Amino acid sequence: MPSSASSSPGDTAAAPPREPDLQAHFDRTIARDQRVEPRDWMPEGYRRTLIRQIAQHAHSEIIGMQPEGAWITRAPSLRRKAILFAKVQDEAGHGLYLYSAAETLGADRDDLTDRLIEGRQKYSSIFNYPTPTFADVGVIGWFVDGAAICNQVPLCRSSYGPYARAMVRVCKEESFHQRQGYELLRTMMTGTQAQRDMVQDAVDRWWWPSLMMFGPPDDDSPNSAQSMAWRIKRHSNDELRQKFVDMTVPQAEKLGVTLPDPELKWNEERGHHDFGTPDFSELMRVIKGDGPCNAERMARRRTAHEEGAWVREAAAAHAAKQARREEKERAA
Ligand code: FAQ
Repeated sequence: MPSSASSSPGDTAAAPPREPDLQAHFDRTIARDQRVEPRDWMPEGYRRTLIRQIAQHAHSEIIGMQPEGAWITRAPSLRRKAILFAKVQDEAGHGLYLYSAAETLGADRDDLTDRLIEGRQKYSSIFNYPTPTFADVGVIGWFVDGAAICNQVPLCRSSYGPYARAMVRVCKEESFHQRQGYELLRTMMTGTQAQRDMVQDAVDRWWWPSLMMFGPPDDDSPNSAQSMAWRIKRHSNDELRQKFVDMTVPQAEKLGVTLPDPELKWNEERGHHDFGTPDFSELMRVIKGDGPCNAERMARRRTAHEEGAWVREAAAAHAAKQARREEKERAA
């Protein structure tokens, strides 16, 4: 594991370090594949990019609780209900680690939440699609968590320490989530014809939106080049999309479902699958708020925030009371 850039020129120099020296130290840290830590100097652009990506990621985890959460009360058995409950709770935990990582960069969690609620920050497009059947729960686990793993395993080596470390635990849990989705679908595929049809229908609806999750194609990705130079991102959007397709095709064969892409085929020369182009104009529409469930997801998030106000107030009052008590004990 790369070691941290533990000392910055600012730690030892008697005179305040000059910006070119700080920049040179930061550049060396990145070039040596070491970690940047919260107290290290970093360029403002690096800080802003991280806050943007980590906040969007955190918002995605929190909004991402909704599509599957809708099935907790309707899961077909106690076992499925317990599994789904645990999974949705894990997503809340991921959101919390990520908001904490953003806070180490100076972001304020309340402000980030306001930005989401006011539509000034994004969350993943994938969570704006509906979940009309229980097979959707399985396909989200298989595709969406599968895509999240492809995207997030490289983020465990991201240059920013707190983000990279948060990703280690998140990826372990996503891996479990993906398996539970696949196991659910395998069970359904050994059931009735109606269940098999339900799985195929969910696969047909989620395949293209899952490919869109990786973002616009590399040529239209304004942030990729700089994020990769800073080693925040380790692979481009298209590279990760390809990895996901290559990983998923054999799983689909084993499961006995058809991926809805007539252009999908193995390319011996490239050593990868060729596949069709997702409708990126749909991705842009969904990102801008015009997806099937954007309004519903945001309305639910706003309501949850308003209804949770008393919990935040009670927690703050409790913390203040405890601080006063500790202060009194110290003074005694
Ligand atoms: N949806 O220049 P790029 C999960 C935006 S968590 C919405 O390529 P970048 C767990 C992008 O922000 C899923 N917006 O941007 C789970 C940028 O806008 P901005 C979330 C998108 O940052 C599973 C603009 O388009 N994962 O699934 C999307 O270099 C199951 C231009 O794009 C993460 O957030 C999109 N799909 O690359 C939970 C992973 N794609 O900010 C519940 C971390 C792009 O300039 C159930 N993030 N945009 O206004 C990343 O790896 C990157 O941020 C990308 C985008 C790859 C998402």
